[in-house]
Amino acid sequence: ESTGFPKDFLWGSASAAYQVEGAWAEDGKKPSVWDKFVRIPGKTFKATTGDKAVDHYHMYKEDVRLMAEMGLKTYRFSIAWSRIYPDGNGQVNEKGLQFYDDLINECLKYNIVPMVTVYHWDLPQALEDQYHGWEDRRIVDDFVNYATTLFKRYGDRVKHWIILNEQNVFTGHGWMLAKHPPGKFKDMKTYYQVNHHAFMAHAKSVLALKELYPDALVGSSFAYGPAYAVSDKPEDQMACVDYEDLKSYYWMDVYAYGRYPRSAMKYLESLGVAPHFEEGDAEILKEAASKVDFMGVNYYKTCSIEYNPLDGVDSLGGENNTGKKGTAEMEGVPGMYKVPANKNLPTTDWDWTIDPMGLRFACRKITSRYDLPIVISENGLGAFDKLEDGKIHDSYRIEYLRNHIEELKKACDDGCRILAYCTWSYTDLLSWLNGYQKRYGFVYVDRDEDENSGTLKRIPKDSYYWYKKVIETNGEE
Ligand code: BGP
Repeated sequence: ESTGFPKDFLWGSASAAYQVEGAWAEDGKKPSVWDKFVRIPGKTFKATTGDKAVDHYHMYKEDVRLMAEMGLKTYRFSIAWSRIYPDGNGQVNEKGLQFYDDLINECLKYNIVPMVTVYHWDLPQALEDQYHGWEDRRIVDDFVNYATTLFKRYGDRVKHWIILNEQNVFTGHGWMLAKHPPGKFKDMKTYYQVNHHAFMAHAKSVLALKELYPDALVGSSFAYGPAYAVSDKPEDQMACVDYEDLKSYYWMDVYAYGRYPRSAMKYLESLGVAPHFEEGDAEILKEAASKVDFMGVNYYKTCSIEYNPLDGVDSLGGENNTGKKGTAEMEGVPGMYKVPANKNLPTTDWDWTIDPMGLRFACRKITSRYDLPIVISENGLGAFDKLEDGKIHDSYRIEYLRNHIEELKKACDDGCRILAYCTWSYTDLLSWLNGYQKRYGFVYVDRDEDENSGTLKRIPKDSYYWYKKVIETNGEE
């Protein structure tokens, strides 16, 4: 019998500071690495600045009011580190703290649960200048200092905390693919060291929070792309195991168990790129893992894995950032795996598979491996939305979300403990590498790539009214 979604289920939607706030140099805020990165000329992808974004910094009251009218139960947003500590450390900026006080209080006024992401990629540029940011071990203390400032200030009103957003993405894009700051390419050794620093920052923040607020709920959010072996050939199945250890469990095991997958570590040692541990690190990771309350999951797509011979595909691959279907490059590690397109699934214009059952699959995998509650902190469809007679008829988005919610319900019936479902995104916002052509929101925002374009007017899309019904019926719509 179907039990469906729990009664107190958190129907939500998400955003991130850099992608919505704008006000990039206001009220004491100093630049983040993204403010600088988007200004470097000659990049191969679209990089509109977040200078103005959708001006959530000034329009948050209107945005939250629309959330309230929709009946939203939780709003997931991130805090911009460089508003709180403009130099990354040292002097705290009261005006920055005040902004998030106001935003949190505005949410609470309408009984919307604030779900706070501590770090969604916008590192203060000052720390990059001081010591190369994540590459230096000093980042751990500065991060924990920043996080603790947030816990102390907001912990009386914020119960749900996501420490890091998609550590795998910001490190992979930053040190392997050169698509995020600091824009390094195939710097594998640094990539794994940076990840170790991020794990330590996560772990120490979890411990700091639990010390202050034992009842808080905490985890980090992982961009999970579950893997299917392309066939029942043992070598394809083995390739899939390799892929999962290196591309999924490498992060999730550390959050949930406090240790790296043994086989991945052996492999990194053989390449001479295994991370350096300081004394006590292993214990801290273990202790923090025992206190994590949920696995945060950003789910967009699955991937197919096939054995890749030694003379096979040698590429980091990558999504297309143009919206031209079928142009993404295939990823492959010679002698290990490659990631061909899945012929059984449709894709978005950016070549992401559309796989609702993959969401149930993800929840089941996590539940059987970790037995942790799950927060779906992102899921959604990026599309070219068209304004027609002042309206957005995004039936494709409704269909996408409806199918995913149906599968999530089955995951609940299967016994997975799902706490929340946050769509990406609430309003339209800046896509890091795709500007405003790739939209995700329930609420359309009138602007395009040009910083001075549009009125920034908010227009609820068809999906906005549909999600309102989903919430009203607790997912039965
Ligand atoms: C996730 C990020 C979000 C958001 C989303 C959509 O990786 O956490 O910040 O950007 O993906 O990605 P994109 O805008 O590239 O389509």
